[in-house]
Amino acid sequence: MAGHLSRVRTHVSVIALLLAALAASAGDASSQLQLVQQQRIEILIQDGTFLLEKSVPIQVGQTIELIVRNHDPVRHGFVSASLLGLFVSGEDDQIMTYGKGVEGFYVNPGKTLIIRIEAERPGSIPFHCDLHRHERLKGELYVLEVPTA
Ligand SMILES: [Cu+2]
Repeated sequence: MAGHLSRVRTHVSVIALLLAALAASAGDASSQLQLVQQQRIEILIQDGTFLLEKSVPIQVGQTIELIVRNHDPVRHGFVSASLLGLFVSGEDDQIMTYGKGVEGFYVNPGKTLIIRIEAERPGSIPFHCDLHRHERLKGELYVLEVPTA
């Protein structure tokens, strides 16, 4: 009688442990999802100016997704020598390009360009428009070193 009772208790505790494990993994999944969303940076080009609409700290080893929207009636460039040597991809509604050795992109009037960069090293990524030499058509992104636990 007593032996049967203790076996029941053992089953209950195993189930409780399983539930705890499930809860822990669900928590991990949601924090990873948050991390993926945090790498997006949105840049608006308007009135001949690069405007940082939404930015987050970029950490080494992450993929940065840059959304560049051109609200001007003219074509602008998004150029950075820091892109050379990095694996870069860029796409708009018509073209997708990727690889190393890409220095920049052109964004046509009213178009949106999505640029993805693998942040391999800490440091800054200064960018500018090579079609118009204007102070406001410049910007800089910073890649931070992640303290490893
Ligand atoms: Cu321009």
